[in-house]
Amino acid sequence: MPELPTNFDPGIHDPNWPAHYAEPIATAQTLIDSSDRTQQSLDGPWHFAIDQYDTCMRARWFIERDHDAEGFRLPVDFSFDEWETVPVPSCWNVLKPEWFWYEGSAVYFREVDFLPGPVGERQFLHFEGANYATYVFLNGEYVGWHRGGSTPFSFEVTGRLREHNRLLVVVRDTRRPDQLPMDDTDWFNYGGLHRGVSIVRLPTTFIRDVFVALRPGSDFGIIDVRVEVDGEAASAVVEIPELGLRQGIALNDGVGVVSLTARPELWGPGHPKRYDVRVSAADDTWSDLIGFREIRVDGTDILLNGQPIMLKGVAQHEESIERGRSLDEADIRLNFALAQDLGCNYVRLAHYPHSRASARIADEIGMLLWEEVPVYWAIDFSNPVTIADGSNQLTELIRRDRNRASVIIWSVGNENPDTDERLAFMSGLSALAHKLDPTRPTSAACLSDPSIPRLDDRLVDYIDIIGLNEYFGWYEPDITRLPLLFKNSKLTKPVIISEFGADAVLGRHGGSDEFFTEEHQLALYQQQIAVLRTIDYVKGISPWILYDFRCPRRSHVLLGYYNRKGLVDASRTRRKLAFDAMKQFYNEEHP
Ligand code: GCB
Repeated sequence: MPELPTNFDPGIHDPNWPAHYAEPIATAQTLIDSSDRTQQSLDGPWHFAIDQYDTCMRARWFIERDHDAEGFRLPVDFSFDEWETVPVPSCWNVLKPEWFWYEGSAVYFREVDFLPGPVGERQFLHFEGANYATYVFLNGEYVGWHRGGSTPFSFEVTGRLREHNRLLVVVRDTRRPDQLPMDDTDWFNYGGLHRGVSIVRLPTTFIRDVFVALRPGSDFGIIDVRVEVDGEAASAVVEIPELGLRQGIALNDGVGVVSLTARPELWGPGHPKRYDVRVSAADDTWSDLIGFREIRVDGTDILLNGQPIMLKGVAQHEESIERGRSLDEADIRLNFALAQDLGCNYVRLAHYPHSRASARIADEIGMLLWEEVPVYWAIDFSNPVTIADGSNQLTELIRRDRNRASVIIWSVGNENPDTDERLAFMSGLSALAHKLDPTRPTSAACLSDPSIPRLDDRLVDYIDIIGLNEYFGWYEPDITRLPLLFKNSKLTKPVIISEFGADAVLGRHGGSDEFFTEEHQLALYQQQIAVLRTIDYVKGISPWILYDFRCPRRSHVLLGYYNRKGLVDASRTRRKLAFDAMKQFYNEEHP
Protein backbone atom coordinates (compact mmCIF):
# COMPACT_ATOMS: atom_id res chain seq x y z
CA MET A 1 0.00 0.00 0.00
CA PRO A 2 1.53 3.37 -1.03
CA GLU A 3 2.15 5.76 1.80
CA LEU A 4 -0.43 8.47 2.24
CA PRO A 5 0.75 12.02 1.45
CA THR A 6 1.25 14.14 4.52
CA ASN A 7 -1.58 16.48 3.54
CA PHE A 8 -4.06 13.58 3.14
CA ASP A 9 -7.37 14.57 4.73
CA PRO A 10 -9.53 11.48 5.31
CA GLY A 11 -12.67 13.65 5.38
CA ILE A 12 -12.29 14.62 1.73
CA HIS A 13 -9.58 12.42 0.17
CA ASP A 14 -10.57 8.89 1.14
CA PRO A 15 -12.31 7.10 -1.74
CA ASN A 16 -12.79 4.04 0.47
CA TRP A 17 -14.89 5.79 3.10
CA PRO A 18 -17.83 3.32 2.71
CA ALA A 19 -15.54 0.47 3.78
CA HIS A 20 -15.25 2.04 7.24
CA TYR A 21 -18.97 1.39 7.76
CA ALA A 22 -19.17 -2.17 6.38
CA GLU A 23 -19.51 -3.69 9.87
CA PRO A 24 -21.51 -4.30 11.99
CA ILE A 25 -24.53 -5.08 9.84
CA ALA A 26 -28.00 -5.80 11.21
CA THR A 27 -29.49 -8.93 9.64
CA ALA A 28 -32.35 -11.33 10.17
CA GLN A 29 -30.11 -13.10 12.71
CA THR A 30 -30.11 -10.01 14.93
CA LEU A 31 -33.79 -9.26 14.43
CA ILE A 32 -36.01 -9.32 17.50
CA ASP A 33 -39.72 -9.93 17.38
CA SER A 34 -40.80 -6.50 18.57
CA SER A 35 -44.51 -6.98 17.95
CA ASP A 36 -45.75 -6.94 21.53
CA ARG A 37 -42.96 -5.42 23.60
CA THR A 38 -42.31 -2.55 25.92
CA GLN A 39 -41.21 0.14 23.53
CA GLN A 40 -40.18 3.74 23.85
CA SER A 41 -41.38 5.22 20.60
CA LEU A 42 -38.94 7.53 18.86
CA ASP A 43 -41.54 8.63 16.33
CA GLY A 44 -42.26 12.33 16.07
CA PRO A 45 -40.16 15.29 14.97
CA TRP A 46 -36.52 14.64 14.02
CA HIS A 47 -34.07 17.24 12.74
CA PHE A 48 -33.33 16.58 9.11
CA ALA A 49 -31.07 17.64 6.27
CA ILE A 50 -30.38 16.37 2.79
CA ASP A 51 -26.75 15.23 2.51
CA GLN A 52 -26.24 14.81 -1.21
CA TYR A 53 -22.46 14.34 -1.04
CA ASP A 54 -22.48 11.95 1.95
CA THR A 55 -20.45 14.45 3.92
CA CYS A 56 -21.81 13.23 7.24
CA MET A 57 -20.18 9.86 6.78
CA ARG A 58 -17.10 10.99 4.84
CA ALA A 59 -16.22 13.69 7.35
CA ARG A 60 -17.55 11.81 10.38
CA TRP A 61 -19.94 14.54 11.47
CA PHE A 62 -21.45 12.17 14.01
CA ILE A 63 -18.39 12.66 16.25
CA GLU A 64 -19.50 16.31 16.56
CA ARG A 65 -15.90 17.47 16.77
CA ASP A 66 -16.03 21.22 17.02
CA HIS A 67 -12.75 21.94 18.85
CA ASP A 68 -9.23 20.87 17.89
CA ALA A 69 -6.64 19.22 20.17
CA GLU A 70 -5.50 22.64 21.39
CA GLY A 71 -9.03 23.64 22.30
CA PHE A 72 -9.59 26.06 19.41
CA ARG A 73 -13.09 26.25 17.98
CA LEU A 74 -13.53 24.76 14.50
CA PRO A 75 -16.05 25.78 11.85
CA VAL A 76 -18.40 22.89 11.10
CA ASP A 77 -20.80 22.31 8.21
CA PHE A 78 -23.68 20.88 10.21
CA SER A 79 -25.98 22.17 12.93
CA PHE A 80 -28.03 19.15 13.93
CA ASP A 81 -29.98 20.89 16.67
CA GLU A 82 -30.94 23.82 14.47
CA TRP A 83 -31.97 21.86 11.41
CA GLU A 84 -35.63 21.96 10.50
CA THR A 85 -37.70 19.02 11.69
CA VAL A 86 -39.61 16.38 9.76
CA PRO A 87 -42.01 13.81 11.15
CA VAL A 88 -40.83 10.22 11.58
CA PRO A 89 -42.16 8.06 10.05
CA SER A 90 -42.37 9.77 6.69
CA CYS A 91 -40.87 9.82 3.19
CA TRP A 92 -38.92 13.00 2.51
CA ASN A 93 -40.17 13.15 -1.10
CA VAL A 94 -43.65 14.21 -0.07
CA LEU A 95 -42.63 16.74 2.56
CA LYS A 96 -41.31 19.54 0.32
CA PRO A 97 -41.50 20.10 -3.44
CA GLU A 98 -37.70 20.47 -3.65
CA TRP A 99 -37.21 17.04 -2.05
CA PHE A 100 -39.66 15.29 -4.36
CA TRP A 101 -37.19 13.82 -6.88
CA TYR A 102 -34.23 13.70 -4.49
CA GLU A 103 -32.40 10.37 -4.26
CA GLY A 104 -29.34 9.96 -2.09
CA SER A 105 -28.42 10.42 1.55
CA ALA A 106 -30.22 12.37 4.21
CA VAL A 107 -29.37 12.79 7.88
CA TYR A 108 -31.86 12.50 10.73
CA PHE A 109 -31.03 13.64 14.22
CA ARG A 110 -32.82 13.75 17.54
CA GLU A 111 -32.13 13.82 21.23
CA VAL A 112 -33.42 10.87 23.22
CA ASP A 113 -34.04 10.94 26.94
CA PHE A 114 -33.74 7.59 28.60
CA LEU A 115 -34.59 6.43 32.10
CA PRO A 116 -32.70 3.29 33.07
CA GLY A 117 -34.87 0.21 33.66
CA PRO A 118 -34.43 -2.70 36.06
CA VAL A 119 -30.95 -4.18 36.52
CA GLY A 120 -30.08 -6.44 33.63
CA GLU A 121 -32.47 -4.77 31.19
CA ARG A 122 -31.33 -4.87 27.55
CA GLN A 123 -32.19 -2.23 25.00
CA PHE A 124 -32.51 -2.44 21.25
CA LEU A 125 -32.84 0.33 18.71
CA HIS A 126 -35.54 -0.94 16.43
CA PHE A 127 -36.46 0.26 12.94
CA GLU A 128 -39.59 -1.01 11.21
CA GLY A 129 -38.36 0.03 7.77
CA ALA A 130 -36.08 2.61 6.13
CA ASN A 131 -35.24 2.88 2.45
CA TYR A 132 -32.61 1.66 1.51
CA ALA A 133 -29.38 1.68 3.49
CA THR A 134 -29.52 2.95 7.07
CA TYR A 135 -26.49 3.92 9.19
CA VAL A 136 -26.98 4.47 12.91
CA PHE A 137 -24.80 6.56 15.26
CA LEU A 138 -25.38 6.96 18.97
CA ASN A 139 -23.57 9.49 21.17
CA GLY A 140 -20.77 9.96 18.67
CA GLU A 141 -20.24 6.26 17.98
CA TYR A 142 -21.11 4.12 15.00
CA VAL A 143 -23.69 1.45 15.91
CA GLY A 144 -24.13 -0.33 12.55
CA TRP A 145 -26.08 -0.42 9.32
CA HIS A 146 -28.78 -2.30 7.48
CA ARG A 147 -29.64 -2.76 3.83
CA GLY A 148 -33.07 -3.40 2.37
CA GLY A 149 -35.84 -0.84 2.22
CA SER A 150 -38.89 -2.64 3.57
CA THR A 151 -38.08 -4.98 6.43
CA PRO A 152 -37.45 -4.39 10.16
CA PHE A 153 -34.06 -4.48 11.88
CA SER A 154 -32.60 -3.91 15.32
CA PHE A 155 -29.31 -3.10 17.03
CA GLU A 156 -28.57 -3.94 20.62
CA VAL A 157 -27.47 -0.77 22.46
CA THR A 158 -27.37 -2.11 26.00
CA GLY A 159 -24.84 -0.09 28.01
CA ARG A 160 -24.63 2.62 25.35
CA LEU A 161 -27.65 4.68 26.37
CA ARG A 162 -27.29 7.61 28.76
CA GLU A 163 -29.84 9.84 30.37
CA HIS A 164 -29.54 12.24 27.42
CA ASN A 165 -28.58 10.79 24.06
CA ARG A 166 -27.75 12.10 20.63
CA LEU A 167 -29.07 9.77 17.96
CA LEU A 168 -28.11 10.29 14.35
CA VAL A 169 -29.30 8.20 11.42
CA VAL A 170 -28.19 8.44 7.80
CA VAL A 171 -30.63 6.98 5.27
CA ARG A 172 -29.48 6.54 1.67
CA ASP A 173 -31.91 5.61 -1.09
CA THR A 174 -29.53 5.70 -4.07
CA ARG A 175 -30.68 3.20 -6.68
CA ARG A 176 -27.98 0.70 -7.63
CA PRO A 177 -27.86 -2.34 -9.90
CA ASP A 178 -26.66 -4.66 -7.12
CA GLN A 179 -29.56 -3.90 -4.75
CA LEU A 180 -33.05 -5.36 -4.35
CA PRO A 181 -34.82 -3.71 -6.00
CA MET A 182 -32.25 -2.80 -8.61
CA ASP A 183 -31.93 0.66 -10.16
CA ASP A 184 -34.79 0.12 -12.60
CA THR A 185 -38.32 -0.50 -11.31
CA ASP A 186 -41.83 0.55 -12.24
CA TRP A 187 -42.57 2.42 -9.03
CA PHE A 188 -41.41 5.51 -7.15
CA ASN A 189 -38.29 5.37 -5.01
CA TYR A 190 -39.45 6.92 -1.73
CA GLY A 191 -36.62 7.64 0.71
CA GLY A 192 -36.33 7.95 4.44
CA LEU A 193 -37.36 6.55 7.80
CA HIS A 194 -40.73 5.59 6.37
CA ARG A 195 -41.76 3.34 9.27
CA GLY A 196 -41.51 3.71 13.02
CA VAL A 197 -38.40 3.81 15.22
CA SER A 198 -38.31 2.73 18.86
CA ILE A 199 -36.23 1.51 21.76
CA VAL A 200 -37.35 -1.99 22.70
CA ARG A 201 -36.63 -2.86 26.33
CA LEU A 202 -36.22 -6.50 27.30
CA PRO A 203 -34.97 -8.53 30.26
CA THR A 204 -31.51 -10.15 30.27
CA THR A 205 -32.95 -13.37 28.92
CA PHE A 206 -35.64 -12.70 26.37
CA ILE A 207 -37.73 -14.39 23.73
CA ARG A 208 -36.20 -13.44 20.40
CA ASP A 209 -38.64 -15.21 18.11
CA VAL A 210 -41.74 -17.43 18.20
CA PHE A 211 -43.29 -19.35 15.31
CA VAL A 212 -46.75 -20.85 15.89
CA ALA A 213 -48.66 -22.68 13.14
CA LEU A 214 -51.20 -25.37 12.47
CA ARG A 215 -49.29 -28.30 10.98
CA PRO A 216 -50.35 -28.96 7.37
CA GLY A 217 -51.70 -32.50 6.90
CA SER A 218 -52.45 -32.93 10.63
CA ASP A 219 -56.20 -33.02 10.07
CA PHE A 220 -56.26 -29.54 11.66
CA GLY A 221 -55.28 -31.12 14.95
CA ILE A 222 -51.63 -30.22 15.70
CA ILE A 223 -50.18 -26.81 16.48
CA ASP A 224 -46.40 -26.60 16.17
CA VAL A 225 -44.57 -24.04 18.29
CA ARG A 226 -40.92 -23.03 17.90
CA VAL A 227 -39.34 -20.70 20.42
CA GLU A 228 -35.96 -18.97 20.24
CA VAL A 229 -34.60 -17.48 23.45
CA ASP A 230 -31.58 -15.20 23.83
CA GLY A 231 -29.82 -15.73 27.15
CA GLU A 232 -29.81 -18.39 29.84
CA ALA A 233 -33.00 -20.44 30.02
CA ALA A 234 -33.54 -24.19 30.09
CA SER A 235 -37.22 -24.06 29.27
CA ALA A 236 -40.15 -21.96 28.11
CA VAL A 237 -43.91 -22.30 28.49
CA VAL A 238 -46.53 -21.83 25.79
CA GLU A 239 -50.18 -21.16 26.59
CA ILE A 240 -53.32 -20.82 24.52
CA PRO A 241 -55.85 -20.21 27.30
CA GLU A 242 -58.96 -20.34 25.10
CA LEU A 243 -57.99 -23.84 23.99
CA GLY A 244 -57.10 -24.86 27.55
CA LEU A 245 -53.48 -25.43 26.54
CA ARG A 246 -50.37 -24.96 28.67
CA GLN A 247 -47.19 -26.80 27.79
CA GLY A 248 -43.51 -26.63 28.76
CA ILE A 249 -40.81 -26.54 26.10
CA ALA A 250 -37.25 -27.73 26.73
CA LEU A 251 -34.67 -25.38 25.22
CA ASN A 252 -31.49 -26.55 23.61
CA ASP A 253 -29.01 -23.77 22.84
CA GLY A 254 -31.94 -21.40 23.27
CA VAL A 255 -34.20 -23.17 20.78
CA GLY A 256 -37.16 -25.41 21.60
CA VAL A 257 -40.05 -26.96 19.70
CA VAL A 258 -43.27 -28.53 20.87
CA SER A 259 -46.38 -29.95 19.22
CA LEU A 260 -49.75 -29.32 20.81
CA THR A 261 -52.82 -31.42 20.14
CA ALA A 262 -55.77 -29.08 19.70
CA ARG A 263 -58.95 -28.48 17.72
CA PRO A 264 -58.94 -24.74 17.08
CA GLU A 265 -61.73 -23.04 15.16
CA LEU A 266 -60.19 -22.51 11.77
CA TRP A 267 -59.34 -19.01 10.57
CA GLY A 268 -60.51 -17.94 7.12
CA PRO A 269 -62.20 -15.16 5.17
CA GLY A 270 -65.63 -14.81 6.75
CA HIS A 271 -64.38 -16.31 10.02
CA PRO A 272 -61.16 -14.54 11.06
CA LYS A 273 -60.98 -16.25 14.45
CA ARG A 274 -57.77 -15.52 16.39
CA TYR A 275 -56.44 -16.92 19.65
CA ASP A 276 -54.33 -15.26 22.27
CA VAL A 277 -51.03 -17.18 22.33
CA ARG A 278 -48.54 -16.53 25.13
CA VAL A 279 -44.98 -17.71 25.62
CA SER A 280 -42.88 -17.15 28.69
CA ALA A 281 -39.22 -17.87 29.43
CA ALA A 282 -37.21 -16.66 32.43
CA ASP A 283 -38.58 -13.14 33.14
CA ASP A 284 -39.87 -12.50 29.65
CA THR A 285 -43.34 -12.97 28.23
CA TRP A 286 -44.45 -12.69 24.64
CA SER A 287 -47.97 -12.73 23.27
CA ASP A 288 -49.76 -12.46 19.97
CA LEU A 289 -53.18 -12.96 18.40
CA ILE A 290 -52.88 -15.87 16.01
CA GLY A 291 -55.28 -17.52 13.59
CA PHE A 292 -54.97 -21.21 12.77
CA ARG A 293 -55.57 -22.39 9.24
CA GLU A 294 -54.10 -24.73 6.69
CA ILE A 295 -53.03 -23.70 3.21
CA ARG A 296 -51.77 -26.27 0.76
CA VAL A 297 -51.59 -27.25 -2.85
CA ASP A 298 -53.10 -30.42 -4.25
CA GLY A 299 -52.56 -30.96 -7.98
CA THR A 300 -53.84 -27.78 -9.60
CA ASP A 301 -55.94 -26.84 -6.55
CA ILE A 302 -55.20 -24.44 -3.72
CA LEU A 303 -56.81 -25.76 -0.54
CA LEU A 304 -57.70 -23.51 2.37
CA ASN A 305 -58.65 -25.61 5.37
CA GLY A 306 -59.05 -28.58 3.07
CA GLN A 307 -61.44 -26.86 0.65
CA PRO A 308 -60.52 -25.72 -2.88
CA ILE A 309 -60.48 -21.94 -3.02
CA MET A 310 -60.52 -19.42 -5.83
CA LEU A 311 -58.31 -16.46 -4.94
CA LYS A 312 -60.32 -13.46 -6.06
CA GLY A 313 -57.74 -10.78 -5.74
CA VAL A 314 -56.15 -7.57 -6.79
CA ALA A 315 -52.56 -6.33 -6.69
CA GLN A 316 -51.56 -3.18 -4.87
CA HIS A 317 -48.54 -1.03 -4.14
CA GLU A 318 -47.98 0.55 -0.75
CA GLU A 319 -48.53 4.19 -1.64
CA SER A 320 -50.51 7.23 -0.67
CA ILE A 321 -50.21 10.41 -2.68
CA GLU A 322 -49.87 12.45 0.50
CA ARG A 323 -47.70 10.08 2.52
CA GLY A 324 -45.72 8.10 -0.04
CA ARG A 325 -44.94 4.68 1.37
CA SER A 326 -45.65 5.72 4.97
CA LEU A 327 -49.21 4.46 5.05
CA ASP A 328 -51.10 4.93 8.26
CA GLU A 329 -53.67 2.50 9.60
CA ALA A 330 -56.56 4.36 7.95
CA ASP A 331 -54.79 4.05 4.58
CA ILE A 332 -54.35 0.31 4.98
CA ARG A 333 -57.96 -0.18 6.04
CA LEU A 334 -59.15 1.93 3.12
CA ASN A 335 -57.16 -0.21 0.68
CA PHE A 336 -58.58 -3.44 2.07
CA ALA A 337 -62.08 -1.94 2.09
CA LEU A 338 -61.70 -1.12 -1.61
CA ALA A 339 -60.53 -4.67 -2.29
CA GLN A 340 -63.44 -6.09 -0.30
CA ASP A 341 -65.85 -3.91 -2.23
CA LEU A 342 -64.36 -5.35 -5.42
CA GLY A 343 -65.33 -8.76 -4.07
CA CYS A 344 -61.80 -9.85 -3.14
CA ASN A 345 -60.82 -12.49 -0.62
CA TYR A 346 -57.16 -12.01 -1.53
CA VAL A 347 -54.62 -9.23 -2.18
CA ARG A 348 -51.19 -9.38 -3.80
CA LEU A 349 -48.93 -7.02 -1.83
CA ALA A 350 -46.49 -6.06 -4.60
CA HIS A 351 -43.45 -5.78 -5.07
CA TYR A 352 -41.74 -5.57 -1.67
CA PRO A 353 -42.79 -6.22 1.93
CA HIS A 354 -45.58 -3.87 2.96
CA SER A 355 -45.77 -2.80 6.59
CA ARG A 356 -46.29 -5.22 9.47
CA ALA A 357 -49.67 -3.56 10.09
CA SER A 358 -50.96 -4.72 6.70
CA ALA A 359 -50.85 -8.41 7.55
CA ARG A 360 -52.12 -7.75 11.09
CA ILE A 361 -55.17 -5.98 9.74
CA ALA A 362 -55.64 -8.67 7.10
CA ASP A 363 -55.62 -11.26 9.92
CA GLU A 364 -58.28 -9.27 11.72
CA ILE A 365 -60.61 -8.84 8.73
CA GLY A 366 -60.02 -12.21 7.07
CA MET A 367 -58.14 -11.21 3.92
CA LEU A 368 -55.68 -13.61 2.27
CA LEU A 369 -52.30 -12.20 1.22
CA TRP A 370 -49.42 -12.82 -1.18
CA GLU A 371 -46.24 -11.25 0.22
CA GLU A 372 -43.22 -10.57 -1.93
CA VAL A 373 -39.55 -9.59 -1.86
CA PRO A 374 -38.23 -7.05 -4.38
CA VAL A 375 -36.47 -9.55 -6.65
CA TYR A 376 -37.76 -7.50 -9.53
CA TRP A 377 -36.70 -7.73 -13.20
CA ALA A 378 -32.97 -8.16 -13.87
CA ILE A 379 -31.27 -7.82 -10.53
CA ASP A 380 -27.59 -8.77 -10.19
CA PHE A 381 -28.35 -12.49 -9.78
CA SER A 382 -24.75 -13.73 -9.67
CA ASN A 383 -23.41 -11.09 -7.26
CA PRO A 384 -22.74 -12.65 -3.81
CA VAL A 385 -23.69 -9.37 -2.09
CA THR A 386 -27.05 -9.31 -3.89
CA ILE A 387 -27.62 -12.97 -3.08
CA ALA A 388 -26.94 -12.34 0.61
CA ASP A 389 -29.17 -9.26 0.58
CA GLY A 390 -32.03 -11.19 -1.09
CA SER A 391 -31.80 -14.09 1.35
CA ASN A 392 -31.70 -11.66 4.25
CA GLN A 393 -34.70 -9.60 3.12
CA LEU A 394 -36.72 -12.79 2.61
CA THR A 395 -35.70 -14.08 6.05
CA GLU A 396 -36.60 -10.77 7.72
CA LEU A 397 -39.99 -10.80 6.04
CA ILE A 398 -40.73 -14.40 6.96
CA ARG A 399 -39.60 -13.93 10.55
CA ARG A 400 -41.78 -10.84 10.79
CA ASP A 401 -44.96 -12.33 9.31
CA ARG A 402 -44.97 -16.10 9.59
CA ASN A 403 -47.46 -15.95 12.48
CA ARG A 404 -49.98 -14.17 10.28
CA ALA A 405 -52.76 -16.49 9.11
CA SER A 406 -53.60 -14.04 6.32
CA VAL A 407 -50.26 -14.61 4.60
CA ILE A 408 -50.68 -17.70 2.43
CA ILE A 409 -47.93 -17.28 -0.19
CA TRP A 410 -44.29 -16.17 -0.12
CA SER A 411 -43.39 -14.80 -3.52
CA VAL A 412 -39.70 -14.85 -4.39
CA GLY A 413 -39.86 -12.37 -7.25
CA ASN A 414 -41.41 -10.79 -10.29
CA GLU A 415 -40.79 -10.98 -14.06
CA ASN A 416 -37.21 -12.13 -14.14
CA PRO A 417 -35.28 -13.29 -17.21
CA ASP A 418 -34.83 -17.08 -17.22
CA THR A 419 -31.02 -17.22 -16.96
CA ASP A 420 -29.02 -19.90 -15.12
CA GLU A 421 -27.94 -17.34 -12.50
CA ARG A 422 -31.52 -16.26 -11.90
CA LEU A 423 -32.69 -19.87 -11.62
CA ALA A 424 -30.05 -20.60 -8.99
CA PHE A 425 -30.85 -17.39 -7.07
CA MET A 426 -34.62 -17.76 -7.05
CA SER A 427 -34.84 -21.53 -6.60
CA GLY A 428 -32.53 -20.89 -3.64
CA LEU A 429 -34.95 -18.33 -2.23
CA SER A 430 -37.88 -20.72 -2.66
CA ALA A 431 -35.94 -23.43 -0.81
CA LEU A 432 -35.06 -20.93 1.92
CA ALA A 433 -38.72 -19.96 2.33
CA HIS A 434 -39.65 -23.64 2.66
CA LYS A 435 -36.92 -24.14 5.26
CA LEU A 436 -37.93 -21.11 7.35
CA ASP A 437 -41.61 -21.89 6.96
CA PRO A 438 -42.72 -25.38 5.88
CA THR A 439 -46.39 -24.39 6.22
CA ARG A 440 -46.83 -22.11 3.20
CA PRO A 441 -46.46 -22.47 -0.55
CA THR A 442 -44.04 -20.34 -2.54
CA SER A 443 -44.65 -18.58 -5.81
CA ALA A 444 -43.19 -16.01 -8.20
CA ALA A 445 -44.72 -13.89 -10.93
CA CYS A 446 -43.30 -15.47 -14.10
CA LEU A 447 -43.15 -14.20 -17.66
CA SER A 448 -44.17 -16.23 -20.68
CA ASP A 449 -42.51 -16.28 -24.07
CA PRO A 450 -45.01 -14.09 -25.95
CA SER A 451 -43.83 -15.11 -29.42
CA ILE A 452 -45.22 -18.66 -29.12
CA PRO A 453 -47.01 -17.83 -26.66
CA ARG A 454 -46.07 -20.27 -23.88
CA LEU A 455 -44.96 -20.29 -20.28
CA ASP A 456 -41.90 -22.49 -19.97
CA ASP A 457 -40.00 -20.68 -17.24
CA ARG A 458 -37.69 -23.19 -15.52
CA LEU A 459 -38.47 -21.68 -12.11
CA VAL A 460 -41.92 -23.30 -12.26
CA ASP A 461 -40.33 -26.57 -11.06
CA TYR A 462 -39.15 -24.92 -7.83
CA ILE A 463 -42.26 -23.07 -6.69
CA ASP A 464 -45.61 -24.48 -5.53
CA ILE A 465 -47.99 -22.04 -7.19
CA ILE A 466 -47.27 -20.49 -10.57
CA GLY A 467 -47.73 -16.75 -10.75
CA LEU A 468 -48.23 -15.61 -14.32
CA ASN A 469 -48.09 -12.01 -15.49
CA GLU A 470 -49.64 -11.55 -18.93
CA TYR A 471 -50.53 -8.35 -20.72
CA PHE A 472 -52.53 -9.63 -23.69
CA GLY A 473 -54.59 -6.75 -25.04
CA TRP A 474 -51.97 -4.26 -23.84
CA TYR A 475 -48.20 -4.87 -24.23
CA GLU A 476 -49.18 -7.92 -26.35
CA PRO A 477 -51.80 -6.21 -28.48
CA ASP A 478 -53.55 -9.28 -29.90
CA ILE A 479 -55.79 -10.51 -27.10
CA THR A 480 -57.15 -13.31 -29.28
CA ARG A 481 -53.81 -15.08 -28.66
CA LEU A 482 -54.44 -15.33 -24.90
CA PRO A 483 -56.14 -18.75 -25.10
CA LEU A 484 -53.06 -20.03 -26.96
CA LEU A 485 -50.90 -19.18 -23.97
CA PHE A 486 -52.88 -21.63 -21.87
CA LYS A 487 -53.16 -24.21 -24.65
CA ASN A 488 -49.39 -24.20 -25.22
CA SER A 489 -48.32 -24.17 -21.58
CA LYS A 490 -48.36 -27.58 -19.94
CA LEU A 491 -48.99 -26.56 -16.36
CA THR A 492 -49.58 -29.08 -13.61
CA LYS A 493 -49.65 -26.70 -10.65
CA PRO A 494 -52.23 -24.11 -9.66
CA VAL A 495 -51.83 -20.84 -11.56
CA ILE A 496 -52.50 -17.35 -10.28
CA ILE A 497 -52.77 -14.69 -12.94
CA SER A 498 -50.64 -12.37 -10.89
CA GLU A 499 -51.10 -9.46 -13.33
CA PHE A 500 -53.04 -8.32 -16.34
CA GLY A 501 -54.27 -4.81 -17.04
CA ALA A 502 -54.27 -1.63 -19.09
CA ASP A 503 -53.74 2.04 -18.38
CA ALA A 504 -56.85 4.23 -18.25
CA VAL A 505 -56.98 7.87 -17.25
CA LEU A 506 -59.89 8.44 -14.89
CA GLY A 507 -62.58 10.44 -16.69
CA ARG A 508 -61.06 9.92 -20.13
CA HIS A 509 -63.73 8.44 -22.35
CA GLY A 510 -63.75 7.19 -25.91
CA GLY A 511 -64.05 4.07 -27.99
CA SER A 512 -63.13 0.66 -26.64
CA ASP A 513 -60.18 0.62 -29.04
CA GLU A 514 -58.81 3.97 -27.85
CA PHE A 515 -55.80 3.63 -25.56
CA PHE A 516 -55.89 5.24 -22.11
CA THR A 517 -59.70 5.48 -22.00
CA GLU A 518 -61.85 3.87 -19.35
CA GLU A 519 -63.77 2.11 -22.12
CA HIS A 520 -60.59 0.49 -23.45
CA GLN A 521 -59.63 -0.74 -19.99
CA LEU A 522 -63.17 -2.04 -19.48
CA ALA A 523 -63.13 -3.92 -22.79
CA LEU A 524 -59.79 -5.48 -21.93
CA TYR A 525 -61.10 -6.64 -18.56
CA GLN A 526 -64.18 -8.15 -20.21
CA GLN A 527 -62.05 -10.01 -22.75
CA GLN A 528 -59.60 -11.22 -20.11
CA ILE A 529 -62.41 -12.44 -17.85
CA ALA A 530 -64.05 -14.30 -20.76
CA VAL A 531 -60.85 -16.32 -21.28
CA LEU A 532 -59.63 -16.72 -17.70
CA ARG A 533 -62.93 -18.14 -16.47
CA THR A 534 -62.53 -21.08 -18.86
CA ILE A 535 -59.07 -22.19 -17.69
CA ASP A 536 -59.56 -24.78 -15.01
CA TYR A 537 -56.11 -24.52 -13.46
CA VAL A 538 -56.39 -20.76 -12.91
CA LYS A 539 -56.99 -20.67 -9.16
CA GLY A 540 -56.38 -17.01 -8.52
CA ILE A 541 -56.37 -13.63 -10.23
CA SER A 542 -54.89 -10.32 -9.12
CA PRO A 543 -55.32 -7.73 -11.86
CA TRP A 544 -52.78 -4.92 -12.04
CA ILE A 545 -53.70 -2.86 -10.01
CA LEU A 546 -56.10 -1.55 -7.34
CA TYR A 547 -55.15 2.13 -7.62
CA ASP A 548 -52.93 4.33 -9.80
CA PHE A 549 -49.44 4.93 -8.46
CA ARG A 550 -46.48 7.21 -9.08
CA CYS A 551 -43.94 6.03 -11.58
CA PRO A 552 -40.97 8.02 -12.89
CA ARG A 553 -40.80 5.88 -16.06
CA ARG A 554 -44.20 7.07 -17.31
CA SER A 555 -43.65 10.44 -18.96
CA HIS A 556 -46.46 10.15 -21.53
CA VAL A 557 -48.46 13.35 -21.37
CA LEU A 558 -51.61 11.43 -20.42
CA LEU A 559 -49.84 9.46 -17.71
CA GLY A 560 -47.97 12.35 -16.06
CA TYR A 561 -45.48 10.12 -14.21
CA TYR A 562 -48.18 7.78 -12.96
CA ASN A 563 -48.89 4.20 -13.82
CA ARG A 564 -52.61 4.45 -14.52
CA LYS A 565 -53.58 0.79 -14.59
CA GLY A 566 -55.57 1.26 -11.40
CA LEU A 567 -59.19 0.24 -11.14
CA VAL A 568 -59.39 3.28 -8.89
CA ASP A 569 -57.52 6.58 -9.28
CA ALA A 570 -54.56 7.58 -7.13
CA SER A 571 -56.78 9.43 -4.64
CA ARG A 572 -58.37 6.02 -3.94
CA THR A 573 -61.83 7.56 -4.06
CA ARG A 574 -62.93 7.40 -7.71
CA ARG A 575 -63.54 4.14 -9.55
CA LYS A 576 -63.05 3.48 -13.22
CA LEU A 577 -65.52 1.51 -15.35
CA ALA A 578 -63.52 -1.73 -15.19
CA PHE A 579 -63.97 -1.86 -11.39
CA ASP A 580 -67.57 -2.97 -11.75
CA ALA A 581 -66.78 -5.54 -14.45
CA MET A 582 -64.28 -7.21 -12.15
CA LYS A 583 -66.64 -6.91 -9.20
CA GLN A 584 -69.42 -8.58 -11.14
CA PHE A 585 -67.14 -11.49 -12.03
CA TYR A 586 -65.95 -11.88 -8.45
CA ASN A 587 -69.49 -11.80 -7.13
CA GLU A 588 -70.43 -14.83 -9.22
CA GLU A 589 -70.24 -18.21 -7.52
CA HIS A 590 -66.76 -19.76 -7.56
CA PRO A 591 -65.68 -22.92 -5.83
C1 GCB B 1 -45.48 -5.54 -14.85
C2 GCB B 1 -44.80 -5.33 -13.55
C3 GCB B 1 -45.40 -4.18 -12.78
C4 GCB B 1 -45.65 -3.02 -13.71
C5 GCB B 1 -46.66 -3.46 -14.75
C6 GCB B 1 -46.95 -2.38 -15.80
O1 GCB B 1 -45.45 -6.55 -15.45
O2 GCB B 1 -44.76 -6.47 -12.78
O3 GCB B 1 -44.51 -3.82 -11.75
O4 GCB B 1 -46.08 -1.88 -13.04
O5 GCB B 1 -46.16 -4.55 -15.44
O6 GCB B 1 -47.83 -1.58 -15.58
O7 GCB B 1 -46.26 -2.38 -16.81
